[in-house]
Amino acid sequence: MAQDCVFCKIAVGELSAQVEMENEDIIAFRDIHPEAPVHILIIPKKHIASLVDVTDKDSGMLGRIQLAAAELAEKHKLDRGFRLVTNCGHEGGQTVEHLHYHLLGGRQLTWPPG
Ligand code: DGP
Repeated sequence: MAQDCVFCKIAVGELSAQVEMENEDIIAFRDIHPEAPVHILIIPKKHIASLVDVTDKDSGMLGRIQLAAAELAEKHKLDRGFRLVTNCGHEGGQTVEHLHYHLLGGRQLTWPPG
């Protein structure tokens, strides 16, 4: 756990969040500033700053994030479509330095992003 990391605090239950699902190595919870009717963050429980910091050892966890996204999309009936995205680094728009994937759905999403 990284000191002063809000997502690490959510992962260990020190900070409350609206949890959607959880297993041994990942947790998913509602984004505090939703940009769509369904806006869920899926994160590894262990502290990884961003996608550029993953290693081969993380491949199982990364796969489980994809599977969780598909399960959550089904749970929230996002049958018309959804988006799974990770912002990486300053120019990628990352504001919280703990790897996270945004699952967005429930409205028409535009492309390209701003
Ligand atoms: P990003 O810009 O990709 O780093 O997205 C970070 C997201 O994290 C942003 O949409 C807001 C969300 N967020 C930040 N702090 C908290 C928090 O304490 N609780 C929850 N649930 N979400 C948070």
